[in-house]
Amino acid sequence: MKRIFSPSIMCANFNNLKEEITSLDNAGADIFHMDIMDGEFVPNFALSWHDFLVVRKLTKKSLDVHLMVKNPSLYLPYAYKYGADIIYIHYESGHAEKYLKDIKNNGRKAGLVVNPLTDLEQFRDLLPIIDKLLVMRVNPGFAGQNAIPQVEDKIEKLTQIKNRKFTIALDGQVSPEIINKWSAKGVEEFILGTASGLFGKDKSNMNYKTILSNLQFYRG
Ligand code: S6P
Ligand code: MG
Repeated sequence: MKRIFSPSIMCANFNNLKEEITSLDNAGADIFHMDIMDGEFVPNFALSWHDFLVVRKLTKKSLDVHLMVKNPSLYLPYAYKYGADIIYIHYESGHAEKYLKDIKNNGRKAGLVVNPLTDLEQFRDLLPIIDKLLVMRVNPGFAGQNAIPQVEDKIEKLTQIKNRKFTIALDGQVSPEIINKWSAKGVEEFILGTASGLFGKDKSNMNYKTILSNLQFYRG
């Protein structure tokens, strides 16, 4: 099964954003992952709507928005207006069912995100109405963190769900080994930040095409 790769744009080099997006697009990136934070739900800020619009104009590929915010209703109108294809809201923001239905009614793919320690039984009822489930392997807010080990059990249970209609995506310390392990068990999509080697100071001199191709075929 082809692995779906979504580069996390908050990890890109903003000194040369145009070149970054064009190279990733040409290298075969599938979806551009756009992290939006409010400084309250998580103690950080990442991309702005301005950044979103810049990226939106540079590629025809899908853009997702990962809303790490206390009040998604303040952000959803902009995600619709500016052309987000996939919108993720956090289970932990509350009122998830209402927001997921609103996203669907606005013609976008509805994504639910769950924090590492949120148990499957808390959100199982929402699975029939979502298009995508984004499983955080780290607490949201920062790149370059270590994964929380308890999350592996939850991913295992999710991959065992029969006749699953939603895509599973992983975010946070998604290394080549993690991609290999979970792709073999049916996880479809991977958010690529620093741990994948796509971005960051450990990045090799390889170009994006080579890195994405190596990650696609990595079996180590
Ligand atoms: C941060 C955000 C993520 C990060 C990504 C970074 O919470 O939601 O999308 O950008 O996790 O990846 P890495 O490999 O540095 O952990
Ligand atoms: Mg994210």
